[in-house]
Amino acid sequence: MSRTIIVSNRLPTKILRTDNSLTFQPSEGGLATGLGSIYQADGNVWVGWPGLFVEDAAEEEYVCEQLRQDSMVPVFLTEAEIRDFYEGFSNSTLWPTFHYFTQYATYEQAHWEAYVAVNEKFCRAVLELAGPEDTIWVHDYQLLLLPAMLRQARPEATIGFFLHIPFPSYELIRVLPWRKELLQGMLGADLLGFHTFGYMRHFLSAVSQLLGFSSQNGQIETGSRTVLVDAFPMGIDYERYEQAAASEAAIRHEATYREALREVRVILSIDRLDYSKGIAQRLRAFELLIQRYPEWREQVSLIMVVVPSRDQVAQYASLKEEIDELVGRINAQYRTISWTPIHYFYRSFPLEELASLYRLAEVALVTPMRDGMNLVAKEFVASKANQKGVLILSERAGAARELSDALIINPTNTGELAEAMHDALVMPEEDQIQRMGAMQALVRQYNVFAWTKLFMDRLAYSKMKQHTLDTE
Ligand code: GDG
Repeated sequence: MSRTIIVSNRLPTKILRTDNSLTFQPSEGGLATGLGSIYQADGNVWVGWPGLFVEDAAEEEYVCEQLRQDSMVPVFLTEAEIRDFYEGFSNSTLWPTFHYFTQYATYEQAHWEAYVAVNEKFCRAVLELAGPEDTIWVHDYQLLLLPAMLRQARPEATIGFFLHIPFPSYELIRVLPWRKELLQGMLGADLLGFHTFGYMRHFLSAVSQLLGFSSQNGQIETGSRTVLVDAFPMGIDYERYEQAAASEAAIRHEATYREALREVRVILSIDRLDYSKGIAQRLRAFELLIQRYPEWREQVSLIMVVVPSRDQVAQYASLKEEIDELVGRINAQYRTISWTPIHYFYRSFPLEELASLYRLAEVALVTPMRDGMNLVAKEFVASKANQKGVLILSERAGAARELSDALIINPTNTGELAEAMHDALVMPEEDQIQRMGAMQALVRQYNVFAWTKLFMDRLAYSKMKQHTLDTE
């Protein structure tokens, strides 16, 4: 039987050590929530790190067994690997470079070596599992070298790769000392997927300028193989968010929040802690809104959820401090006994509570500096059963290519952002319903299942084409 083996840095389950026991919890983040709904079908398997440093062989075996029951295979990483491969090369070299924050990028040979070694470790784990008929689907920037490693071991394998973050302009890629190796690593796949045509064009340009491989209609000729490249904007499990928002639990939570907030209207912001998400700029824009339009004071609050993330990386720790200070200063300056301008939560919420926040908010502020796609924007849309609500969306989120009925803004333009918040708060209901209805139709249709099917069908097609060429 042919299966799909999904490979990503993190498994969709994370294991936490509390006192003497281990707890298994769903992981946050777009990839986990997006693919979490589909990987258990048809005997598929997910390979990745479970977020735990195992203490001994007995514990390793226990974790393997527990995960196996949920179709997951762990790759265990050491603390040094997490430091150099994950916090180092992945999150201090690739992440800032691919999000246009080169000022934060470091270029450490030791981090690169750890990156190669961990990609090799993943390669061994996949090769142990994969049969000749299986399809291997590799995900994201932590595993850019894996497609070529797998290709070398299994020249006939069917390998897909999807990048969840932006692929930046050639001018940023050329800065990386290991730029050729990274591109060659990706080109081991039969099909390379990106969220947008823009990212795909940047990739084709980098491959042409750095490796000299030309392409036509998204087909790259490497000399020995043809690699297909295409855009697949990722969707969400629409019904899951629609149902979560309609659940009794979400309605109950919303009623509790509403009672506490009384008549105050809500603008919502939800992100992982990350400098790419534009959180500090958003806070400044909210402050500008209540400066320019004092009539919104005591009438509107910002509910801001920041989910802890990568706090071992220096920039994340200092961003956290910046946000704490900004929220503290704005609240101290504008709050009254009965009104808090910003309700700030530095933690994650269970899905029903998240859904109740999507219900509660009239306006969602999704204003990243750069974001591969941004699933929060789509989840907000799916949660609005009565179609009332306004999405404010950064032009630099992949989602902006599809959700053109949002209020599209430039996130560095604080004035424009403050005006967009004002416009959203005064937007007539018919206008809201028309925009939301159009976005819902799109997000419902191009959901995560359609996304997976499109990618897998295209992968099968690219393989078939390759076979035809080989036998000609
Ligand atoms: C990467 C790319 C791309 C957030 N807070 C809570 C919570 N979340 C969930 C959201 C959403 C996910 O986390 C975040 O996804 P995003 O897409 O917004 O962002 P990244 O994590 O940066 O994801 C991104 C994505 O991959 C997919 O390709 O869109 O551009 O950067 O699903 O709902 N979930 C719960 N509680 C929270 O407090 N339960």
